[in-house]
Amino acid sequence: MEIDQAIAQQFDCPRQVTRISPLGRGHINDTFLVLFADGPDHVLQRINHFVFPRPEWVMDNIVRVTQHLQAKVAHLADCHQRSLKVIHTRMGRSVHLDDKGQYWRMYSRLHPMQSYDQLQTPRQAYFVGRSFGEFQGLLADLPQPRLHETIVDFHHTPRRLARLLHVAQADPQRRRARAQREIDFAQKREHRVEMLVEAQRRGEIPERITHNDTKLNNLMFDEAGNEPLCVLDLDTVMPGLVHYDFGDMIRTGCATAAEDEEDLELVDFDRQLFSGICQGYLEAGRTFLTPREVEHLAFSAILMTLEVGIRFLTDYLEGDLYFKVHHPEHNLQRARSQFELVRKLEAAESQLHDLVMETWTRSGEMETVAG
Ligand code: GN1
Ligand code: MG
Repeated sequence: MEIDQAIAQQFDCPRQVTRISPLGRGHINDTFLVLFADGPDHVLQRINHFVFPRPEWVMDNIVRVTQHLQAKVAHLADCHQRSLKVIHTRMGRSVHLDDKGQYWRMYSRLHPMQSYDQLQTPRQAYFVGRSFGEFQGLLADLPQPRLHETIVDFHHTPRRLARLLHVAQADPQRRRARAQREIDFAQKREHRVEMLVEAQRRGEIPERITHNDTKLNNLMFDEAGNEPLCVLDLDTVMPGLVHYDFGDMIRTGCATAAEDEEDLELVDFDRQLFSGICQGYLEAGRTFLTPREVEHLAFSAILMTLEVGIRFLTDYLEGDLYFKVHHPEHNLQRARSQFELVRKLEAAESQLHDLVMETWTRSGEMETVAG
């Protein structure tokens, strides 16, 4: 895709663009690295306006969240590496609407770092859990007003399932026959999809500010790849449940195969990585998590994996309107791989639950000793 340099020049950044090249592996927005002759590199993104119907809401949230985070880490020597920084337009806006109706934003570029699609060591897993836990902790005191819901019902799993069944019924692309087994797989789990939203409705678990897209590659590690420094992709930071973040962290951080792995025999999760994420997350969450929240964490890994599988499958049936795909069966392949991971997680559910509860108890005992 050719990008007009004039877009970059709308923003309050150096003026002489030397190169614009594609960057990143996200499924939603288009990201570009912009190099300048007269200053540091920047990152330009086209916000997917179909996915985010109110880009200005997305940016309102992100400006508030990044400013809050920057203030919290200002005392650290590497504070500029620890949070995204929004570059406003020369008119002082956080988003630029071009004459084709496309929405753009700019960030200053972080120093070289790296991200992963799969983790290698339990130590890394520990840091992943801790980073997203700290992220939730840092945003716990974000001043009012409530953040915008940039995508309504984003993690309302019962509504995601209802939509899948509705689309399957209508079958607009005549793809249903290819996906019947997967549709049945999701439908069989109808009784479980309400667990979290119901617990929230009963007041057992609280609304918090959560990231809502804690896919492993949304976390940037230092150059050596040991410790994470910065959380990216803040488009869906909004009111949510901590489970949405924990579940997606497990889904992507413990997986032994790619999200779209074709060979289902390779799809599983790694228990040591699970344990690492769990330890890091509960350690960071000690200051704010309630026991009731902790009780649902193991289940949330199953639910979030099921939910994204349902979303891939729905998109397949609708003709790939939402997620970027590389071939016509890609979304179906993703759904299959995610449902296989659901099977593996379900088979281990009670052990995973015990592991979470033991880790929680242990982190409490350690705190008592230390305190
Ligand atoms: C999308 O933007 P990216 O690639 O980090 C999606 C997530 C899914 C993920 C699956 C706004 O995340 O919800 O879990 O793909 N983001 C949005 O890979 O829908
Ligand atoms: Mg995203």
